[in-house]
Amino acid sequence: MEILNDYIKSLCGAGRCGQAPSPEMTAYAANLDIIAKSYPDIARAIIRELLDQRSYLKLIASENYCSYAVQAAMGNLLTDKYAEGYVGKRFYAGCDNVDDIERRACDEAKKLFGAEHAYVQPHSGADANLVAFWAILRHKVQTPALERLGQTNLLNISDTEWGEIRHALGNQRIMGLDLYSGGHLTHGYRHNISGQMFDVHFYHVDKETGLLDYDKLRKQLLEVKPLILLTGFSAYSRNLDFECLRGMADEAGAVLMVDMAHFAGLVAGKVLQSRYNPIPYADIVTTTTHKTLRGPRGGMVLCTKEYAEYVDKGCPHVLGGPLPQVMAAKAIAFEEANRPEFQAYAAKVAENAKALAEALVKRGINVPTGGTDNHLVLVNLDAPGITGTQAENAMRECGLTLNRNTIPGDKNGPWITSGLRLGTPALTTLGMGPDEMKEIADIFADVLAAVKPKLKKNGDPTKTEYNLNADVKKRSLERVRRLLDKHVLYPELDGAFLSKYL
Ligand code: DSN
Repeated sequence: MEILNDYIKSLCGAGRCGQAPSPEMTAYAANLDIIAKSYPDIARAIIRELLDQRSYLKLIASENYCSYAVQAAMGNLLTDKYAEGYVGKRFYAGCDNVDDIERRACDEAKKLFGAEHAYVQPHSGADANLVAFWAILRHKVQTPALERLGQTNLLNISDTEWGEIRHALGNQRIMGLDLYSGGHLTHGYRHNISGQMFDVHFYHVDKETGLLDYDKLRKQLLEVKPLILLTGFSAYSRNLDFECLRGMADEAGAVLMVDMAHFAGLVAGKVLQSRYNPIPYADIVTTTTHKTLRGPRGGMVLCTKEYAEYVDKGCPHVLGGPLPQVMAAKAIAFEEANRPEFQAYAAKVAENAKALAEALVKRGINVPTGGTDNHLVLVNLDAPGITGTQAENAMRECGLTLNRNTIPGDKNGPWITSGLRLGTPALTTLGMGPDEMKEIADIFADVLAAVKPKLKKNGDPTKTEYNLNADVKKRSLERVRRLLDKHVLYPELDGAFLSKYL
């Protein structure tokens, strides 16, 4: 807040101050004028968010900055249309234009990823996973059970028969990467619906190396024999070998589901190819569209033809009405990601993450797995002796926005945590490169060394409060400011002009 307020005072330093308004600036101002007329507080929050993101280094691995075209597609009258169902098969009249938009988004997604089938309605990655889970359950459990009863329609079976099918649907085994190993909440965590609807068996990374042990995983898979082997992660910094995972899934008779939410942009941008690209190997792939993929906030399912009819029934099975404005934005983002410029961007995201991890290791920071193959870097905070919460807050005070994260065997649990996660997608979009990553690693290491936990009355360290060296903070803020002055977010938007909404 303090940083943002200082920044607001110096607004002429941001954007194209003094130049003629760009077309983007004119469009933004027109929209803000409409909002500000009756809702000045909302207009103010939008501008403050822009300025906040301009005044901090955004290192959150799951965030990015999308294009103006993506943003514009989301803010219009498409939001007024209901279109439950899917292309050509809707529960509402008047869906011709939504059909065109959804078809275009699906076609762009298939072209971009080389997938047999695409479903672009999920509102988030969690929704996409739910659609995928239920597509698998219906295809592999419900349909065969109905067939055994000589039926095709659930409404034609008795309550007892339905009870047996429901019991079977609710008792299937899944294997997912546990949260502390970098897996996602939706991969079977007990506080998520995925942990409540499946009999979950977690696999883990090695506590010492931080790496996935494929032999151990194969052994566990053959013992558990789950319906679904779910791979993918929120915080694992090495490549997954999907050829190997496909092989073991086949041996165990499991469906291979991949959640590529974090690395979809690296697949689209051809950084992850051959055995590291899940599309040719998985039965079902889910993703978000706003992380490395740099599109609107949302989700998507890609699958083989075998699962297409089940996936397409995501709405109304588990989803409410689709968001046509977001599907339009997805179509645009997928087309953008199919351009050579995006491939160059994706390569730089990975190159920057590598440079960041190497520079952190050089400064003595504990990076589990010793580095990264993708866009994210994990940091273990056991050695500096502070928690994820303390480090996250101290970093933010010093101009770095990033998030705390569990590490393998985390003794502080998923709220306080013992780690940090850093990512390069957003800063790479701003045009930063390896030199800036080295500078950021240096700032990060200086701040980390300057944070000490406050002590309780009995002398034990607290888990949330800390002392931060004031000189280090001042120096870090100056260094962050210098980096951001050279890499302005949405530079077409004139900071001085926008200050009228503040
Ligand atoms: N929130 C996303 C992330 O940060 O990884 C996943 O849900």
